[in-house]
Amino acid sequence: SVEASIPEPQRAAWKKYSAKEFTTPDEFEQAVVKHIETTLARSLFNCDEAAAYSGTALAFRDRLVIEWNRTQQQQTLADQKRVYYLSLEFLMGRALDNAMLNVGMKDVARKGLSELGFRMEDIVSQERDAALGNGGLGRLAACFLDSLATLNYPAWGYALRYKYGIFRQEIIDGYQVEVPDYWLDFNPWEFPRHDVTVDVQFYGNVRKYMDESGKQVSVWENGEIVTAVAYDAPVPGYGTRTTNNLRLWSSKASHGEFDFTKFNSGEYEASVADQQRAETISAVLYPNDSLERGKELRLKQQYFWCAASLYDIVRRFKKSKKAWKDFPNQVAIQLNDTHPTLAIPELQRILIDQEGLEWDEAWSIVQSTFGYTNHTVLPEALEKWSVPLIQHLLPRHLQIIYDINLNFLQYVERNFPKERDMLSRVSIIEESNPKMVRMAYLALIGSHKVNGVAELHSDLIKTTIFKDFVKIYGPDKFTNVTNGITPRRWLHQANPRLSELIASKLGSYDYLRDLTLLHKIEAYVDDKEFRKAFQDIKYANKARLAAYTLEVQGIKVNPKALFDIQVKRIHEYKRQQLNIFGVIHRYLELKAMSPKDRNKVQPRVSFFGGKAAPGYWMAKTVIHLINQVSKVINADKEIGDLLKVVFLEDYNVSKAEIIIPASDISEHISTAGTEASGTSNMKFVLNGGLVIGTCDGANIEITREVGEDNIFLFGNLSEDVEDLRHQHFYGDFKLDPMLQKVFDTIKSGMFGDAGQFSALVNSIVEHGDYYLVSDDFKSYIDTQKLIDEAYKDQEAWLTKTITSVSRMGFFSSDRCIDEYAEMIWNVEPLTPPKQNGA
Ligand code: T68
Repeated sequence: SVEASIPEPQRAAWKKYSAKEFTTPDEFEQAVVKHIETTLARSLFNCDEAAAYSGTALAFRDRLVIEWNRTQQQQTLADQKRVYYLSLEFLMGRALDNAMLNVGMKDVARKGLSELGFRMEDIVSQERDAALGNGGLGRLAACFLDSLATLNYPAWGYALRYKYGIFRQEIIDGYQVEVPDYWLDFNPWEFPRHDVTVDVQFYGNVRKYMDESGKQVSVWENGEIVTAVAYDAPVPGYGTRTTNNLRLWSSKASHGEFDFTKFNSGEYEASVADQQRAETISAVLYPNDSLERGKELRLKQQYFWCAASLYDIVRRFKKSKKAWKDFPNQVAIQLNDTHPTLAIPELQRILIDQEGLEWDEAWSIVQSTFGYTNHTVLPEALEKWSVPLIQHLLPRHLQIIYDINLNFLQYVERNFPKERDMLSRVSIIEESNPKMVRMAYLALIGSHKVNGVAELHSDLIKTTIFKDFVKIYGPDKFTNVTNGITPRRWLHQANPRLSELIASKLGSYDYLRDLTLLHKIEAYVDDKEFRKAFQDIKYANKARLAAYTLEVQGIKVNPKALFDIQVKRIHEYKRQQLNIFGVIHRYLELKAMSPKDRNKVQPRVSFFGGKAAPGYWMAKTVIHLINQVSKVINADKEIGDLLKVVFLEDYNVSKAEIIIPASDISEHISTAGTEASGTSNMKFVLNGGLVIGTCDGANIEITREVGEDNIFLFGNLSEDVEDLRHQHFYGDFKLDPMLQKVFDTIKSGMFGDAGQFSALVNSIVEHGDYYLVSDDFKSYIDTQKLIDEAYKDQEAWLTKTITSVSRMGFFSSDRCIDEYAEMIWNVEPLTPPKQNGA
């Protein structure tokens, strides 16, 4: 082995001095103080909370690094099949709290910190979020990394090291204002690997020639080179020594800081400009979710990241000296949506142009390697890139895409000779002007499995966007993996008291590694003491959110009120407008009541949170309306605590950890058939909140698990949506009369200049109500009434919430990862050795 080649005395010295992990509060304190004094060059006298955070993070980082190195060595030696999760987004949130809990050292750290004069909560909240994502898709990738490590799968994540994550949202005069999120000021969790670089080419031309054997060879040359530099971050599993790697690529000019030829010839400015242009590639996360805008820089990002990652993966594979046909036995690459689709023509290019494989052999390797996860059926979200743009930026890839398409269409023609009109429907190239490359089709054709993210969604893709492909490839190419969430962050970390209560009944924290064990707490649903403890925890979580709301938004809310929460990206299909119209309706009803009737009303706080894409005007209008309504209602003395409306600024992962455990009801009210899965719905129920929702996405499976009595479903079904939309245009569209009153109130100017909201109102009244707000309004209001009634019976409500929590075992992301591993990746876990130093 490698070790045997090193002389014994050297080995002994290394062993003796090799880094040790702290295990006691004393050792932890020693590590923290050492880092504060030496790494940070500060002292007892100028150690503020930020410095204490840094010291703590560095102490934990040391711990992680030891296991990280060990894991990577073990995985290299074992040389089993690895998973590579390609996602342009990883919404990781904070790392310290997660690291402390996953390595089981939070109590040790708490004790140590308090001896040094600090409170754990204050230290943890010093960290800024790693917000390299937009929403559900990015957070799913982060949950998957946690599960992959926890389940000991050899797996790497690949993404970009954006200098700016998702923007910070400020609300000024009720409007969203975007502020850049420069998050790299101090990031102890990343390790620059200046020795791990990849040169990535753009533009240029393709030269073809015949080699000696008469084989046609293509060379892509004369392009512009940008260098990718690797930055690695450790991903610790929970209760295991496995610590996987997340590799983020940063772009820089290929010639280092300056192009010295330019520099010396007096072109100083040009040299710096080159450098900045290269750095622009990994500068910013695109803030559009569910909308494609076809920007050249975005395509550059995608290729830069795919090319660097594939080069890295191929380099690792080649070290093992295996034959190319073994590539799919060593490598599984999962495409998180179509963003990494260029990895498909890129691998084909490497295999045929650089490694000299024949087309068919190469293509079969490509198809066996990739799996593709679809996250949307919304047409405006499906990626398309213009042919001229790809031609310009990636000339060789365009040729390969055309060849892939030609082979595919010939196959279709042979097998479906009578269906000639199918050819243009399934072609990767859309014959528009300009022509467009349909990335979802390329991803599907280049993969061996395609999956949706919840049952309804996986059914829908087979009957809508991929219908023809089911016919062509058969149904087995398509599968479902219903999304899940990591119970470590979304229960143990976000709701430590509930986690502890559950552990006290189950006898251990084992359920955090096997969430199906939760079913055992259903036995305590009638246990007085347990019920009381469960209820107290919910109240404390609500009080915590109330305190936060007062501190940050300056709004006082009563924790005894029903907390109704909708937090997610603002989008018409998610229908925050339905929610706020419902709030206005409630307000009008309250105003019309006698004081006596008002006394019987269930007090409620409606919380909203979420970012709008900067260019999405309708979504920004919805935010503005919510804030205007909030201003008016919260100031109404007559209404007082009966109704409060709060818009929580800058919703992100760390805020979600405070918000989610505090809900009584959360809203997942998308137009049926539009929300692929949703994942916060799972987080809310796991934390003892109930759901009001449509029959959409994972709401359907949540209903199946928790039971129909424990969820508030409403609204039209997805199979009726198309007809309803048709009727809006060709039948006569009748606005719901209650909604009409809401619109009249908005038009009256009660919430400020009505002109500001006319586009929003008109999208419903005049432009066909595409999202069925009016159709679902009555059903929504009626269901909210049922909720008010149900909440009055606190005992029955408590029974519902406890029962629901106990039935959420299915929604662990561990279950997802095992399903992917079995159905799509065909990979096995690699169990770490038991003792230290092995
Ligand atoms: C979400 N998609 C789905 N997209 O909307 C949600 N898109 O139903 C699902 O639960 C979740 O994925 C996980 O499967 C997104 O979050 C994006 O953020 C996005 C970003 C860029 C481009 C397109």
